[in-house]
Amino acid sequence: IDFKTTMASVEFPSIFLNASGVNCMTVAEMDEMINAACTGGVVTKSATPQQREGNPQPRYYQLEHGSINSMGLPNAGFPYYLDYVTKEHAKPTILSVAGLQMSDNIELLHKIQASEYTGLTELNLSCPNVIGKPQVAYDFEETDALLAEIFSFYTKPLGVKLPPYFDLVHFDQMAAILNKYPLTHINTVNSVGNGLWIDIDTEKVVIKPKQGFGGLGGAMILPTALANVRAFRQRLNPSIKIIGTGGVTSGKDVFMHLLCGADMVSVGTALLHEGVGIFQRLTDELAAIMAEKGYTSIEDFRGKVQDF
Ligand code: RRO
Repeated sequence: IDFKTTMASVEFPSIFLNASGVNCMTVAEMDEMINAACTGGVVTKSATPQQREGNPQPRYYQLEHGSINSMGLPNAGFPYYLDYVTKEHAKPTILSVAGLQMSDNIELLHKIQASEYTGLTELNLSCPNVIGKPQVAYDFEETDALLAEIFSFYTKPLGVKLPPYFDLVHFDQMAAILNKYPLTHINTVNSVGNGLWIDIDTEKVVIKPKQGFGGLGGAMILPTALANVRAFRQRLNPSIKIIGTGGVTSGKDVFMHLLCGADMVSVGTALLHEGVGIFQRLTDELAAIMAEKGYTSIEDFRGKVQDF
């Protein structure tokens, strides 16, 4: 079975990517994603203009059915990641960027526009963990104004990383905004912001930043991720592709993301726990489901989830 896919004229050898933040902080980690079997390429850790240490440790905790994190945007700084993606690699790259404030986002995109990089960029509008900074994409007016300013000068391929939404009216409102702009893709969902977990022996929260509040990922968020992929596929222009992110631990989960309309699928928490070997396993499991159903191509079922 052929799992190649094309997004914004970029050809990916497989539908699988890392979720930004996992296995993509250093050149060694990004190279490992590129070189691993069955990966489509690599998404960088979201880059800020300057290098950052991130929030105090512990800032990641494994839960029974997922994870909670408040990393706080640790990254090697924009020049490091721009340098990486500008070099030739065996598979495509997606440069993820995240301003800590609106002027950062504009500045980062001006720098990409002026650079020789011609590949895909993804603007992270959904980091839940920077102290004192709300998730941009929960402010609809601000998101609209930001995209309007960006597309007044930006001409390279650009997508956005979105937080999960939980109300059908919010899907309508955000999709109407996104449809005004020539976006290559959306990546949905970022972690489910500001969950909380407690160790009952110590009666303490399990991560240090923000009094224990952090973004949830992993199996527990799969239904939320599927809902966001389907809701946006139903509402966005067909030219805006969808990277489905959230809750993928098996080929079944990948199959559900694709049924909801995902063009590519990325893996965060499960990749962190299992390593890059997970992409071969997911590929084999997806291929087995397709074979059993008599599907020979993803196009046979992509976006074709049926109502009850
Ligand atoms: O670094 C983080 O704390 C982080 C980011 Br930027 C993000 O977009 N999503 C997330 O779960 N953690």
